[in-house]
Amino acid sequence: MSFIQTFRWFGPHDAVSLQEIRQTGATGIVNAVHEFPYGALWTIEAIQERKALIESAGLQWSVVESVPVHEAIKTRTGNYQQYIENYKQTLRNLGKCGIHTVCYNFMPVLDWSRTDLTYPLESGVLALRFEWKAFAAFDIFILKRPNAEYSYSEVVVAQAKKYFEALTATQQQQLVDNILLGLPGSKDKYAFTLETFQQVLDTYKNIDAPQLKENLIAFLKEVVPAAEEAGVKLAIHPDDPPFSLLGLPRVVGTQKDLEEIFEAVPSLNNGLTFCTGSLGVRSDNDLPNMVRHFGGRIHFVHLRSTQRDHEGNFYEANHLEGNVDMYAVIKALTLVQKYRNVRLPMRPDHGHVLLNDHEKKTYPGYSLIGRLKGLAELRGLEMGIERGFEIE
Ligand code: DNO
Repeated sequence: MSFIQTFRWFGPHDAVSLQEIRQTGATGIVNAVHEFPYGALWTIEAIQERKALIESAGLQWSVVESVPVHEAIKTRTGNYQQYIENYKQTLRNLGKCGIHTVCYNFMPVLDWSRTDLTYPLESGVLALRFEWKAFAAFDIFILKRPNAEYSYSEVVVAQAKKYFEALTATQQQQLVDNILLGLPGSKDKYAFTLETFQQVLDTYKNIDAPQLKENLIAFLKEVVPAAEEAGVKLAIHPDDPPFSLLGLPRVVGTQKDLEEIFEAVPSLNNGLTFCTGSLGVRSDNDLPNMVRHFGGRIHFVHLRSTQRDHEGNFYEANHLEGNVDMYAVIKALTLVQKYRNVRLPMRPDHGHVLLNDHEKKTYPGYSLIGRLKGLAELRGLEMGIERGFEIE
């Protein structure tokens, strides 16, 4: 049983076209109806229209990434009950339209975070990077979050100060944009200014990690029965990066976190997006082992690798290099698919900006050639592993 090879596409305005994606050899598309604001109900008409567009290019809509979870659901305040009802109905509508896998995340306020979107590697390609001193510089000296300095070690605070003082006004603005606006997921959510951003952070004043996890479980208790009824598998995406940022709790980063989430709501429709790039940032996550452990619940796979340094900074490495043992992960996933008799949708997650990728204005991480290279390498590795099993 081989992966269903998929590619993320952001919709008709994406600079990468469906026709180009078809040439990568991917057969599946990962998409969301991004036009719906967070919390809104996705109508059958809109889903069908998008599905028809994807199919007209000879591709299948394999996975929704994401049906975003409104902030009110995460904090259980305001209109959250209405948003949960909308979420349930969206799942039913997706099920009716034949789309059965839904990725989502439960990260407070921001989706994924990086500090540098054009970090040059030795070969000249550009990668995404997360650097503590830059993040702390934003938090302490630009946002000026109250007590922010206590979230970092003294060494990082000192490095951040030096780093901040050397930034030009343009570089400062670039850092703000990278953190607040730059990435798909966080980008369309709010048009944050530094002031409104701090206000949203304040809504988490009384929400610590145990409370956020409780809110996640309460959400799952409500939506998982609707997912079962709709034949939809929910696949939570791990936090990226998998640790607390800006004093906000993050609760989907470790094996223990995932165990708690699945034990609380045991239905197999309560599943996981196995994202090697996110989980792999923590050296205490043993990825092949986690694949075996959560095998029955993995409904979607993101494959990418990161390279950490001794200070906990990381950049996105080539798909088959860096800290992720991609061979061992794909081997474990191959066995999971074999025993479950399923084909899991997999996408090469992110790619470098390489060759003439810079000519297209794509979302950070979502270049065409960079991802094509990742997909090509991953499919070769998968085939080698599968054929190896035949020989054994
Ligand atoms: C980044 C993505 C995330 C992801 C969401 C899932 O490239 O992996 O934006 O789509 O966190 O909800």
